[in-house]
Amino acid sequence: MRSLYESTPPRFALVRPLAKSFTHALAEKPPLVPIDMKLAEQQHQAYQQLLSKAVDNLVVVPVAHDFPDSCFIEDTLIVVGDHAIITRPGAPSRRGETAAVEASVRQLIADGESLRLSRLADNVLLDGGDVLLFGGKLFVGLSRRTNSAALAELSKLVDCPVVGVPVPEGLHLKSALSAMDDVTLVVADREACRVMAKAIVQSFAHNVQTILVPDTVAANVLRLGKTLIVQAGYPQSEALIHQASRERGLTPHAISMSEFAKADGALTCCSVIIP
Ligand code: CIR
Repeated sequence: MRSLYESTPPRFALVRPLAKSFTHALAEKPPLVPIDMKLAEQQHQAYQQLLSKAVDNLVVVPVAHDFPDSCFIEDTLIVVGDHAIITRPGAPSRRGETAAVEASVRQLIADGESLRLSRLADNVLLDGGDVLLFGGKLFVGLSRRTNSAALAELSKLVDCPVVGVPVPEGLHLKSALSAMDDVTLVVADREACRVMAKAIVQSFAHNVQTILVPDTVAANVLRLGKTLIVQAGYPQSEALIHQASRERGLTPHAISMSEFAKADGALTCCSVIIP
């Protein structure tokens, strides 16, 4: 099974353009400075351009102006190897986002891509932001958006071990940490985030390295082939991640997604990667 952490570019990245209603996206706290829609558009364009260079094919799912959060496509689809699983987002206002994403995956299958598609049972709640494929295991954050039925259901659907990780703080598991490769985690240097990382690290017999960063939003990095996309604007965290990337033969590339962070999004949330 191809991994997310290969040095060759992934086959596909799925993205979804910003809805006109994006300023009404869900947010744990209203931002101190409101979302600047023009800047958000520019940042999303830059993100798409970067992805289009770092992956073989960029798939743009049609925009959905009625769904303010629909650019956060990561929450609607997870991909484990060749298995594409449509989620059931935890926020009721986001459930309707999955239909067009499913249609895009069906089109890829119709075009001959080796993928198979599953949906989840009605009792499951799962946001893709809670799913981290790392070290051959699928870690699932048990957050306000993802329930334990998701764990049971995913265990039936995928071949690798599925491990639940309580998320005591923040929106998703990947709001607290993310992976640089199969043995390195980038973790926000906060008590709750260190505890989540410990649950992951302790599930392995081998050594897992953790890069602790002072800025929570910077703990979410996006690995694409030899490139590591990093959140710009957090110099201390950036320096630590840049150094760790270079030590691992990766090329860091910093971009700012400040307007998305105002709606609790980071780098991984604006795409779904198909390795
Ligand atoms: C939400 O609350 O659902 C969105 N405003 C943010 C989702 C971010 N998703 C992600 O990080 N995977």
